[in-house]
Amino acid sequence: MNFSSLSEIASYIVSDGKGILAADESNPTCTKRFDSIGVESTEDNRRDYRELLFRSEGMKGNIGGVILFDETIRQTAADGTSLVDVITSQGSLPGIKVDKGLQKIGSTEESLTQGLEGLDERLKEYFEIGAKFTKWRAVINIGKDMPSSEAISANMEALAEYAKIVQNNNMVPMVEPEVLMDGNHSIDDCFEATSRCLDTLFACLLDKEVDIKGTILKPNMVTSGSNNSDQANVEEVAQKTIDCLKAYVPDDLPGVTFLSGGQSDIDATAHLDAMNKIGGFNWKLSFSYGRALQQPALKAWMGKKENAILAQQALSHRALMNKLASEGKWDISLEN
Ligand code: 5MM
Repeated sequence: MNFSSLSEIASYIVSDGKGILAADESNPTCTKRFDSIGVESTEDNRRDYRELLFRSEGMKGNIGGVILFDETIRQTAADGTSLVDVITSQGSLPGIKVDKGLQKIGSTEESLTQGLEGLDERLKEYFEIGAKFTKWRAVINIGKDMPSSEAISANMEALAEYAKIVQNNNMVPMVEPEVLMDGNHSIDDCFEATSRCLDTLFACLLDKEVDIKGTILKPNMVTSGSNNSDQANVEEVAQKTIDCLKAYVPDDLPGVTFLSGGQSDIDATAHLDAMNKIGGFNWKLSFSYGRALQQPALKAWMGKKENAILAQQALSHRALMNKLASEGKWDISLEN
């Protein structure tokens, strides 16, 4: 696939309802996922699992990009093909997580994402390996006195700085300001925190002269906190998320690809579908799910070779369901 601009790459990833498979779990996160199915998190097991995902039939036409972790972008499949080539042969573009994780801000419960040091050099290598886009995740908490303006400013400034360096290296930056679902806050608290983040983020991107047409936004949806007994319904989540995005996201951004953030796989699909049925925005509204795409596949796999096909079918199904949701064409009856 040949692209002549960053905007073409970004637009391709979200074209025709396609979305992103987030498979960039760092090793500790991958270990947590594997622990849940009783599988040891070795380099080979991580490779085998991800190879089976990337070779799934349902990658084609439904998944426009895959976010990888540093270990994975360097790995080869069992037959010697690089995983980057496996992904590309499915019509999907390889991306790479380039942040270096979170560091607490002083003695607070808030964090600042690390990774700007040496970023330019690392990007040059990832570009050579074949990465077409990158990801950086900032994490924002809702709680007593949180999010603080300091945490929002520091994280959004770092996201903009990262995005500029990535574009200078000819790759599309995906900017992920994740307001966590953890807590018993209301959907309105989430609306407010997400609004503050997006407002600051786009001001910082403008300030750094980041090309918005060559950028992808990966936000959270506006939901109730996961411990709140009063959960907003699908229509409310969809409407409030759209209202929040429309207030701060410029029209020329090619794609908004949501994270799932701990939502069930069906909820993540239902919310996306409801937003696309409402419509009235310029950007493609699609997905960049980790857990909501992988969970059924992980459970089907259980670390056993003989379960590979079942696991691939599970991933293919979720990929197709979310592609339909990105076009507002999903229905719960399709899940049976
Ligand atoms: C796949 O997980 C990503 C990496 O997480 P760690 O750095 O904690 O290992 C994560 O950034 C992910 O891309 C997003 O949170 C979206 O995944 P979910 O599961 O929320 O859709």
